[in-house]
Amino acid sequence: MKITDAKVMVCSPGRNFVTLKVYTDQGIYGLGDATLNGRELAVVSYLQDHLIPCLIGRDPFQSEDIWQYFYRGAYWRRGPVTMTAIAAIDMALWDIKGKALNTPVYNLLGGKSRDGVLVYGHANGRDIEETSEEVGKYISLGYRAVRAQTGVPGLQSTYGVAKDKMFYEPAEKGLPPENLWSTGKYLLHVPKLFESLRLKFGDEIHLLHDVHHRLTPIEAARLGKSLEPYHLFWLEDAVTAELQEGFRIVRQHTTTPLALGEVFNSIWDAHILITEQLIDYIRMTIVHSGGITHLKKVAALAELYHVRTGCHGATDLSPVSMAAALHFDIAINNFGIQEYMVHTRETDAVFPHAYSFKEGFLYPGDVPGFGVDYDESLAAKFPYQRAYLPVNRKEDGTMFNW
Ligand code: EZ4
Ligand code: CO
Repeated sequence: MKITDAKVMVCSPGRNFVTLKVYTDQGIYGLGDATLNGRELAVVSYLQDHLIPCLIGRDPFQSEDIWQYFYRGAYWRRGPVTMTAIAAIDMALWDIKGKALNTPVYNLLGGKSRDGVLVYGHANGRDIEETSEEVGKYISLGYRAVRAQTGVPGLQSTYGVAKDKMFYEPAEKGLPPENLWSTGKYLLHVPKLFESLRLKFGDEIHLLHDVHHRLTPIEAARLGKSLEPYHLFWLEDAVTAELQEGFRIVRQHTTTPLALGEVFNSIWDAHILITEQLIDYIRMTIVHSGGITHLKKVAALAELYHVRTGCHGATDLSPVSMAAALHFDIAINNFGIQEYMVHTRETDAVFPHAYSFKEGFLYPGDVPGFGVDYDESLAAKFPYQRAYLPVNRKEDGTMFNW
């Protein structure tokens, strides 16, 4: 089998998505997600101008060699743009292999290790009462795990608190919006949220929280310690992890499980965190971390160190990524949980897919490949619109992490 062509398509059914379609001489095509929120066109160019010319004529079954060709062969390795572009190609190749062999991709990754994939949804509100209502809604929809975020008194906007609750989407058209941040106010407020959620909903429901890279290690240690009575499933992205060693400080102070890595793009962002057992869940995901080929190696390393997976799954990852993640999640032994934010109706229409939600679990379906398609004529009705994630400043105006 030979790759005859590949094209990159951009659409915006409510938000921007970049999709790669790889064609073969046997009429089979594969799809890959190449969406990098707020930096979409950089990946489009990387694919079109630099990778696709080297892809034509290759055998799509040689996904390992093709991965190494683009990773080692670039000389300039790693980085989110590079690794997202490589991931899109890698996904498309696994999709082609599944279709050519007439089997779901999970069967090429070891087969099913479980029946369904445990997912968590996003509950958010302007205050504790509103967040609590939202958590209740997710529980009544059948979710067994819920991430809870709440507005902080005295701060106009807080990460994770959306205008449209079910379809949370932080990227906005126009130039980046600016948010304000106060670590002091946040640290005082969050434990009150989880105290109230445990009182209302009891001990069984899994609760998660995302700090979104806003604390120093010692502040994260304080937060983790103060949340211990509420036994979170995880505390996510407590500190930016560019300095992986910083997590030694967090780890020695708290038993709250730690999750990290939705912005990581290669194992070299996480090797210390994993091998020193500084985290419990690795959040790297297929689309931003070099595809199935790289992520299965990351998961295999993590397995040796008692680290489980918790793939990023926000709405800026297209249904192609979600499907790829589900095939991966259901196959590996050290799966932990999968993030799941529902896409809008328009997005689901552009990307018809075989996966489905039932009682707190996602099921990949048993269609050959990943079981996702792309409706090109519908997608053409939603042209690309430049959009940015917000930026964040401290109350005195200092630029901070969003
Ligand atoms: O802010 O995917 O855990 N989920 C998250 C997401 C990220 C967005 C950024 O593009 O932190 O909501
Ligand atoms: Co996150």
